[in-house]
Amino acid sequence: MDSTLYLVTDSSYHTEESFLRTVEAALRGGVTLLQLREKNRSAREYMELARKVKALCDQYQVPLLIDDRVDVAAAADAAGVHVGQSDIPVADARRILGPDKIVGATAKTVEQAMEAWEQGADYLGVGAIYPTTTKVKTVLTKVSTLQEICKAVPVPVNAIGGLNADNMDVLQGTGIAGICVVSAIMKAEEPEKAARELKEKTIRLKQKA
Ligand code: TZP
Ligand code: MG
Repeated sequence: MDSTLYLVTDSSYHTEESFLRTVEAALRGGVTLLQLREKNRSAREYMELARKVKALCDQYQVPLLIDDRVDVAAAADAAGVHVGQSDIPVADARRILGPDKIVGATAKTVEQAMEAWEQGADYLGVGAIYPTTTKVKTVLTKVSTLQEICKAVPVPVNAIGGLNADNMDVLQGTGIAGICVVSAIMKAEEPEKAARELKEKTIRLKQKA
């Protein structure tokens, strides 16, 4: 699993056609991991979209993770699931999906990070680093906390929240494995170019650390 550039999707400001076009452009641009994140769809609709996105991810050999829903992840044969603090606990997601699937978790404190790792999380998403325009219930996480989490757990840690190519330098030296972005790609006029630039910057940032 390479979490250097982890795209979390948001279809709310796209038609399905433009959503899938944006996802494919992002994959062409070098996204290394992709999470389908749907908050307002029925399970049936989530599944239908998951199948379409999975076909694209398979084409580019990028693992697809499903936000929140372990059942949708299993039924769509996705690579795994991402769970937050109010979703199914990591240990249960792991028990349902088995040892070979990816289980990722959100953590905003060192305690939450330790707990998720102890329960078997494969990676952590930490943030929000900056205020975000994406619809989410979150609080800001200090860069110093992000750094402490990176030191505290042996699994890859990704920063998330309001990140773009112009403000990600604050992450240098924190020990992150990569960044998660929604708007920086999903709202980009040229998502392929945006993904390429974000990936290059993240690789450089990790090298300097
Ligand atoms: N969790 C913390 S911030 C966030 C999530 C899902 C949204 C990030 O979106 P954006 O557009 O990259 O700020
Ligand atoms: Mg969730």
